[in-house]
Amino acid sequence: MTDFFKNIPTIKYEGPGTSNEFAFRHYNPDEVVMGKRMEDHLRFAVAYWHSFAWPGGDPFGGQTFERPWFGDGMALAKMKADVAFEMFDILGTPFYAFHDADARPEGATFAESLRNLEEIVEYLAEKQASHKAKLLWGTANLFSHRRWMSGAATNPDPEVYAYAAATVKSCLDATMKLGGQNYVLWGGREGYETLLNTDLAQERAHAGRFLQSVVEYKHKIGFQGAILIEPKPQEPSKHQYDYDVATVYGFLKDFGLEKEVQVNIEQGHAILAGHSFEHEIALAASLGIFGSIDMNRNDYQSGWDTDQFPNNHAEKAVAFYEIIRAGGYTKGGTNFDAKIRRQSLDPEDLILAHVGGMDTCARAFKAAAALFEADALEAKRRERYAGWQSAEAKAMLNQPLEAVAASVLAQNINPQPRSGRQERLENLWNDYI
Ligand code: XLS
Ligand code: NI
Ligand code: NI
Repeated sequence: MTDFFKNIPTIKYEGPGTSNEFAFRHYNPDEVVMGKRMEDHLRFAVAYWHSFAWPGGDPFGGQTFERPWFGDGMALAKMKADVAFEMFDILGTPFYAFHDADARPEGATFAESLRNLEEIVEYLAEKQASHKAKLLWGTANLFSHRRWMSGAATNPDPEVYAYAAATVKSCLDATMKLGGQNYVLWGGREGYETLLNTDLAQERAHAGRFLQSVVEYKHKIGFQGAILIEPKPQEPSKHQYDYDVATVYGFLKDFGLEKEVQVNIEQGHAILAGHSFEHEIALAASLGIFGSIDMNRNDYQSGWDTDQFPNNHAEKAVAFYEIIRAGGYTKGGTNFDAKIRRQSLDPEDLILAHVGGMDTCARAFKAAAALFEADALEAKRRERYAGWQSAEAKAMLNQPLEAVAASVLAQNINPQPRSGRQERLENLWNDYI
């Protein structure tokens, strides 16, 4: 045991009436909702990077956190893992997620970085064996080190492409070794700042080939997890190639990967792309590529990826409703890709941020599940599209344009507009949140 979280108790469910800060008010892992334990529905994951590797910097100032594991070397990396698993135990989260660079020290050469990664993966495997938390997903950090400043797979320098391939291979191996259920590729710096120095077509082609080779390797080693792309429209690049779910789907189709790769949708990224979170989830589900989510919000005034913990259950309920409609997660989960604010120095802040996030999600999920089970919204939606149930309407979809046009004249079709009932449906939602 380290003494970082000393005196902080294991968090238990006490219900909405409790005055205990260190308790869940809404997240009761064993409560059965829609025939399944909440823990198995929500599949919470802690993000290693924001909680244990981020020093608290912003564009105007550097490190604010002084963690005993900050610094170089394997001993500190192992202390970080010890503290991380202590936090997973306190929270009872079933999963975590990590990048190579969060967990291992960077070496002077690729070979040294690889050895460090392999050593820490051994250590994480031991931790997993004696603790509850398992790996939701692994990923490679292809954006922090200066070698990646002009991109990874889309870098104009073929040596960087090669280094990216070696890095992703090592991270996929690590994820497989740790029994990870998914492998995530977030575009990082796969984008560009200015067309003046960029061959967009070539970069996009390289990104496509890179992803194909990742999928080929996944099959070669028999990795059973899902490969997920995490769309984001900008930041750090001005233009990211994986802008949003629709863009990613077009990209996957282009490279024949739409049956191989799914998406990890982040709330804040959806907002940056000018969408709602629920739109991105619903679209991905309708395209058959919904995988997992990163549950961290932006500040609506900043227009930037501020990665804050969710604290508005009404907003998240609409997103969980779409996840429920999509049939829930299979391999995916609810990953808090969220960080505490840089003034939140105390170990307690780290714990309570997650407690609040988990409670917010649980409350949102329960509201969404109740509305879904009542069939109230679904019934209204079915009613709205009921006209398409007739054999005649269905047959029309197979007719050529001129035949459909002829039927309008022959039957004197004269459609009468009907209310979309938006406010009534919003009021219905209000009954559940
Ligand atoms: C950054 C992304 C990143 C991915 C993992 O905006 O959200 O944290 O989730 O590389
Ligand atoms: Ni993000
Ligand atoms: Ni993310």
